[in-house]
Amino acid sequence: PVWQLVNKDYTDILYHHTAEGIAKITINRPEVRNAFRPQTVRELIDAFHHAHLDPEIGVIIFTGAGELAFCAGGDQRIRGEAGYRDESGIEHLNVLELQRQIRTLPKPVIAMVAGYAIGGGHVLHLLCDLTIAADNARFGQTGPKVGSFDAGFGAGLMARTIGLKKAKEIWFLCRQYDAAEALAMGLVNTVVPLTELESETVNWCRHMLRHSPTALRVLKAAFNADTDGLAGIQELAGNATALFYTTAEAQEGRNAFLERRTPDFNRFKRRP
Ligand code: 1HA
Repeated sequence: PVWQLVNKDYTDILYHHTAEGIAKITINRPEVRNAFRPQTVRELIDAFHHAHLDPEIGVIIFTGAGELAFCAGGDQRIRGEAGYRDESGIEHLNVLELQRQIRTLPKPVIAMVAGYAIGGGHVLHLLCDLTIAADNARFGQTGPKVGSFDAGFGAGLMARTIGLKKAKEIWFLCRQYDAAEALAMGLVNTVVPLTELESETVNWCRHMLRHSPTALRVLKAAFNADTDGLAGIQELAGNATALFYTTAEAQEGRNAFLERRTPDFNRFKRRP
């Protein structure tokens, strides 16, 4: 594909897109295995927001620069007493906001993983809808080793994805797992040779781009609905409202209000 670089103001990430409707968001800090700082996360949130709102974009690839890492989690050099320090000294855990954004934005997000997906970087691939791993990929959590934990999606969504026993093993032992082991436990969708990582990921994107965007959108929300309680139902229900707004029945209500008359819903049938 022909990748066009979009926003040149980012320092920590790259945002590309293609004419066919694929966005690619890349953490660009390869010197620290693509570990993130608050600025990185802020830029990622901005880029995902951009891809969310762009009507030309149908699917989003999330990846890390280079072949050594997808992401190595929070940048431990700027970890303070209550989070990760930004340039003004404020300490953040703003990656939690990014996690929710990836989970709820109504387009498929594919993690494209070469090398390490570790710690908070592992949780980010977990949050993506699909993961394509290169054969050099390595997965794992480090929290209990480095004095951290993700007791939110990091624990709960992992248990849902691969089962409780395996999730507890990953968190309690802090081992690393290769791509074949990750595939066997259902942590990734497929494993491909490193040289084919991007072409195969793009193939999966093109496949989804041929499908109904509304169907994909409602299905993504459906997979969150039962776990996310009222917020999950809200997400699913928002789709019902959006679809309802496209109907003559809903528009009769709006039109009657604007025309200062009583709405006439009689012509709309009560379907079984
Ligand atoms: O748990 C959370 C959160 C929980 C709740 C809410 C928010 C959270 C936010 C974040 C996190 C976390 O992410 S905690 C977990 C933090 N990450 C880690 O513990 C992983 C640390 N890194 C490693 O274990 C290894 O570097 C590696 C397995 C990814 C790669 O090993 P490798 O290939 O042997 O390379 P290495 O020499 O270790 O690293 C290359 C360079 O990258 C080193 O710098 P250099 O010596 O060249 O100056 C290394 O220090 C740097 N680097 C790697 N990872 C990080 C890092 N620097 C800062 N932070 C890192 N995470």
